[in-house]
Amino acid sequence: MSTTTFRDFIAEIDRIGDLKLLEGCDWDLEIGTLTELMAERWGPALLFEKIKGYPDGFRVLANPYSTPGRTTLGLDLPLDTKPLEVVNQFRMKLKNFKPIKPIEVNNGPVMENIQEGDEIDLFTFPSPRWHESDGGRYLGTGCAVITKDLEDEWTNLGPYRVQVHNRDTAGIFISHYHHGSIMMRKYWAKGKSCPIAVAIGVEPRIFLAGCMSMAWGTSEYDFAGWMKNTPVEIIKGKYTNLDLPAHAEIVIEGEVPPPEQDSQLEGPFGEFHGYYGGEASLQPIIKVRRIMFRNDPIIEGTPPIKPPFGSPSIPITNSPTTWNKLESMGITGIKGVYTIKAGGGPQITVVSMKQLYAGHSKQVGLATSSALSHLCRFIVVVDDDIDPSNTGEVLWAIATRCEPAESIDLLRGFASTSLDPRLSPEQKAKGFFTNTRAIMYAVKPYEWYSKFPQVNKASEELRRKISTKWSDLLGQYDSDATHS
Ligand SMILES: Cc1cc2nc3c(=O)[nH]c(=O)nc-3n(C[C@H](O)[C@H](O)[C@H](O)COP(=O)(O)O)c2cc1C
Ligand SMILES: [Mn+2]
Repeated sequence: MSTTTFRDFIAEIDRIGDLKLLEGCDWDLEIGTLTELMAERWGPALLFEKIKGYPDGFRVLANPYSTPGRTTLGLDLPLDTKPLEVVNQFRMKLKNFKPIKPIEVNNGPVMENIQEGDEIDLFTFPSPRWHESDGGRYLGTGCAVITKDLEDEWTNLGPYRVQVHNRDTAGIFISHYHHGSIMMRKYWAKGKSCPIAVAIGVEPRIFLAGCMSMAWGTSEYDFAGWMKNTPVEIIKGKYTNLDLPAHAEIVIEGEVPPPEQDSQLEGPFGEFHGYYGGEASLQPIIKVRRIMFRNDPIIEGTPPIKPPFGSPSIPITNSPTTWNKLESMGITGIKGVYTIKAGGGPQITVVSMKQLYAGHSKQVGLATSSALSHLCRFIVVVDDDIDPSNTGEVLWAIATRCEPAESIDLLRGFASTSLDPRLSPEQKAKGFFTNTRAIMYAVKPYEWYSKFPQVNKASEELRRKISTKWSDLLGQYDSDATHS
């Protein structure tokens, strides 16, 4: 079934038996710790109700995308779709992308409650303090931050974290290579404040489109429209003229002044990679002009949790673009691309390929590196008998086909971030954030490919024959199933 609001999505999660209601929890660490403990068990999404110190109805829904199944549900794909097939289907959607622009409506559920002027109070919502050393409460984790480019007039969406500073001021942290940051800096260069909106609790297609690394100039709204072949309904922001999702749970409108005029200490925050990336630092602030929210609003909580847990599925949002970029370069033989969620970002990207000529795997390794703009540390090239989404198989390929002295290239000087846990204190002090990459060719050497030892696995024919005979014991035969 197709979902159109965050609430529809929650109902769908409930329908598949994957939702748990919890009452009486504290926004201060209790919600955050339960969210972490449940994610580590690949457990249900958690709907926190009757939160301590808050009116009934002001809720938090944590971990909506923390299992592959729920992410698949958010993409409207059959629940049993295999991980690489999910990536493949999504990349085809991306490849055939025809923008479907949002349509303006005059009203929407998000306008049920409006705060302006002195009424504005970000503490209206039970924003959790997620981790013990977090510098404050974060309303924005599962959010879409909306900005418009000053020159080209296109709208960007991206989840960037939003901290509650006081009643009408929030902090925002955006890494410098992200579109939201590039857009804001254009306003600041002209001494202007950047209009901004933060939508919290949006339907899956808006959130997941926001999580994608779409090309500069491509509005994630247009892709969200394309994902369901229906335009996203938006209302025009009264203070920002930005496009705001009409069905969001909460929308904040405001502006970000140039940081040299105003900024505040933000963080620290338990990051996507499983560490605290640094101390609290001066970051831009949002001066809030209006808050809109639905009756009984639900904060969407997707806080970072030490990998491989947490949300949402980095493989789904990163692998499709990389796969398509390789294909558009005209490289043949690519069987699949999968970003393993080991570091919470694209630190380890695996490409499976059929080697067709000497040097082919080298071309694929270097092309993959070119396709990845930031935060990558390892690219692993594997043969086409390896499913790149199967970590056990990938490690087996590294263990048995990669000879370190011959099969690893080191490349230097790629974009990293101030949050990178492996940058030395000296590098961080310089404010110059780059890292190296290793390309690991975990493939059978092409020069003696046919002499590479045979894999000691039963043939497809024998597996099928024995499995069919023993189906009571083994269940229905699945030629793709791997049990490593
Ligand atoms: C749940 C979630 C939270 C995120 N939080 C941040 C953040 O606080 N700051 C940031 O710079 N990127 C954050 N990211 C990463 C970017 O939002 C993501 O890479 C996105 O594709 C960037 O979009 P853009 O290319 O339009 O800038 C987060 C991603 C997710 C999925
Ligand atoms: Mn973008």
